[in-house]
Amino acid sequence: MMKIDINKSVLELVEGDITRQDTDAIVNAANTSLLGGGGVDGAIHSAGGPKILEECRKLGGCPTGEARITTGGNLKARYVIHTVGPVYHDGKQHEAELLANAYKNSLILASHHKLRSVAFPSLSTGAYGYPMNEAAIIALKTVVDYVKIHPEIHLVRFVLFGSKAYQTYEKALQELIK
Ligand code: AR6
Repeated sequence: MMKIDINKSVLELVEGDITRQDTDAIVNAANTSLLGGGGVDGAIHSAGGPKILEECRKLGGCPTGEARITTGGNLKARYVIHTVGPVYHDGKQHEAELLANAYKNSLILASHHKLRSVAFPSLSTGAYGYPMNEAAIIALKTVVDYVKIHPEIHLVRFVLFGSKAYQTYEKALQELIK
């Protein structure tokens, strides 16, 4: 576990399962249909129950880099913020900008809904193939920049799946703050 203060907020890195977090919202690594899938998306819908999918159906999809919100169904988290990271091709298809947008738009939505704590998975680094190290730098920088000027977000937690992912984020955060 790594924990740092950024102005009035806290940024945490933990190894674990996004579906088990007790933050106000957890973020889903969704696709543009918002109708479910594998990985984080599959785990959230299976742990949260059918109510989340029912709400997602009414949203009519979500473009890459944007975010939408539903309630949390049976999850501990009261809300799920569904965002769509980019599919990684060669790094020259605006992937970095789209990935940063996915984090930023998720946080903007959290602020608008007066949510104080948000847990993120490592967006785009599974089925979407984004190299973990590059993704970690973008994810952390985007979140740090946001909370610096948005103290209404008290806690952002990155929930990394497995020790390799955790270590990659830890190294990236140590670089970013030094
Ligand atoms: N908790 C935290 N992290 C997890 C969990 C979990 N329970 N399960 C996997 N990860 P992915 P993407 C990690 O594929 O790359 C879906 O089908 C995983 O190791 O979930 O954004 C959607 O419907 C990886 O590092 O999301 C989309 O079609 C990271 O979470 C597509 O996959 C993200 O992996 C989105 O792909």
